[in-house]
Amino acid sequence: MDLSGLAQPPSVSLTATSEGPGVVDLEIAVDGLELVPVNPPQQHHVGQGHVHITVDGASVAMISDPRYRLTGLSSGSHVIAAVLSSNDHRDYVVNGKPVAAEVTLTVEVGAGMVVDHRFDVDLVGGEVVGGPPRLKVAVGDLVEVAIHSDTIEEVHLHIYDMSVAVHPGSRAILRLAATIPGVFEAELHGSGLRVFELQVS
Ligand SMILES: [Cu+2]
Repeated sequence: MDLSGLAQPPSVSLTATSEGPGVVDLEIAVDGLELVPVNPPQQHHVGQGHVHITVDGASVAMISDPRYRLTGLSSGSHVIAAVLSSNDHRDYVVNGKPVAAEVTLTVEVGAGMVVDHRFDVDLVGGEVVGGPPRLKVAVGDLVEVAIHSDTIEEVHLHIYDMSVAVHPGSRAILRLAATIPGVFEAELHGSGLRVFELQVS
């Protein structure tokens, strides 16, 4: 979504603060763009949008609030970015560059903060390759689900109420602490297609 023609294009700044093992609090300040919640899905509207949070290039959250807490980060250096997105999840671009703010932060993680389960889900043409899997984890596990898609989609995990935008050519990650027992569906927002089930027991 090219905004190069605007006299005053929107801008964003980002502050990241370590708040404990694997936890980073973000403060995002946006100028010149009205932030609109991701749910329910909205059509593109000039002057509106939301913020995509990425960690090391992978999309981890979509937010319309100025604060966000990242959890479950691994030890080491991470590049965290806030990218302005249209309501329909396309990056806003000025002069060929996404409107984004980036910080690099070193995270220290103690024992017990490592990811317990990593899963991959592939979407081709809006369908799950091999059918939607059931991902089985234990209560208290840290879980990462990496989603690859050849179309622009939005994946929503119910009850945990997490959403992530998936784009062709990049990996999106849902990262969560499995604190609520039960079986939970993740769906595509557009079609309602089931992407996976998370079984926490
Ligand atoms: Cu989005």
